[in-house]
Amino acid sequence: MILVGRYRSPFARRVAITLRLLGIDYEHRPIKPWPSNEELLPMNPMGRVPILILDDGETLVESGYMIEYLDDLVGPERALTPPSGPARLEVQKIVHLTLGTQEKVILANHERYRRPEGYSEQGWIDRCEAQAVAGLAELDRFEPHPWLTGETISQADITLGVLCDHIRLTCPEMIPEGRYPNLDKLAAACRELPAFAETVPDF
Ligand SMILES: N[C@@H](CCC(=O)N[C@@H](CS)C(=O)NCC(=O)O)C(=O)O
Repeated sequence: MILVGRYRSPFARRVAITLRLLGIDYEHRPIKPWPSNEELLPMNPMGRVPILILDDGETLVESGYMIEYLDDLVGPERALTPPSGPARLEVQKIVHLTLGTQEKVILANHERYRRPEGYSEQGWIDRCEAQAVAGLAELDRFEPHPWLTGETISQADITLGVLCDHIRLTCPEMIPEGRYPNLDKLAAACRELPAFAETVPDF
């Protein structure tokens, strides 16, 4: 398999970590979507990352779809999201709250750093940051024991661990040490894993 997208993309990184934890070899192509996405267009008409190219040439876009594909590939015993029932809903609850929070962090960063001088709207930045902070406070209610949904790591830990790193690397003031003790605990546990340590993005 080939994973297209730099680990700076939290969506590409969560797929990379999933591949590694599942023991699936992949070639990494760290192609960036900025400032031009021309190289990506033949693989994804939307020109964004991540993109997962399967061994038979099939191309997947959207990290959630890739993760579902990978879970299905390894089967329910090894899948990182339980196949059904309350256990699945619990993992999905954290994953989707995390993705919503991640989206707000990216929107705020985009408005603050990518707009031409004088074109950022402070009101929009404040709103996105307030929503991201509300998401983080809610996510901090889940206590890792040792992982968020039990004894073994799940997609909830991967996606939230990646979000914590992304915030620490792009807007650390949003996640000061000690404000979110459960997030600190989770991030520390994730950092111990080679799948996380070997995919730290280069900001
Ligand atoms: N929902 C998508 C989000 C993908 C996404 O937002 N990718 C960003 C990089 S983090 C991108 O390629 N942005 C460039 C663009 O949208 O033009 C997923 O989960 O894969």
